[in-house]
Amino acid sequence: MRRRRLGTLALAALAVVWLFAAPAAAQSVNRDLFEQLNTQLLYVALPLTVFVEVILVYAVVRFRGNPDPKPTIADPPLEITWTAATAVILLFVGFSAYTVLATPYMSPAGSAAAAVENPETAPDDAVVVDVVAYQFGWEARYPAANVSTQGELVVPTDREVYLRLRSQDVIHSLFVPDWGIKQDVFPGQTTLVRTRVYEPGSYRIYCAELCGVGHSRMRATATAVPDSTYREWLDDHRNETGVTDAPRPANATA
Ligand SMILES: [Cu+2]
Repeated sequence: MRRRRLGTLALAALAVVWLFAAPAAAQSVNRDLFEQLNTQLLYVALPLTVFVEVILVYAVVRFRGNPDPKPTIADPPLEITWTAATAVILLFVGFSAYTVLATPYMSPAGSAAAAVENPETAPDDAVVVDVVAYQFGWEARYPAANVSTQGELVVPTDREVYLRLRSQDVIHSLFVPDWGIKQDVFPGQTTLVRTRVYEPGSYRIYCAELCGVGHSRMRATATAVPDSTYREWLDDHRNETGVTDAPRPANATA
């Protein structure tokens, strides 16, 4: 019994250490925003959880085997306190989430979309890639060099990247977990993803919207390479379609 309790304690301690361990540097600005929000909310949720659990255990132990329990009576000050405290916590959670949601990386529609459509107003360092989803795969088109790739998305690091997503048939969803990106892709409509990737590497792309019998095969690779490598690669393939030799990042993991 004692050993089991020690085991549980050790597990709980491990979980806490794991939660608070410094996360590895985020791979993209979107991922960074998510992780910051998670950490922020964790600092509120964890003390609250401990507080509630301690009271629960105390009540169970302290009032166990009571043959004559007293009914709970009204306590207005206490009720006002916990209602107000809950409201403050919920406001904090809502405000934190909204500040992330309102960033141009999480909500890139509106002015950003218009800017990307118009070459004269597009940000100077912006990279625009058209991503076309279909049953069952992904095609990326790089309008700047009239190049296209199949099952492979190539972007430069440390530049603003805009992905204009379209679908040829049904609803799909572009999911790049390491970049903190998950965006639905619709037929007859363009949705915009905006990001900035920090870390060169190979990342997995999945379709996150059940789209037919080949849905599980709808995977692709997102490759991030330094800007110079990206430009060279584009120049080497000018006006080619279905390019398969995407540049390999030095520290490729996938
Ligand atoms: Cu799909």
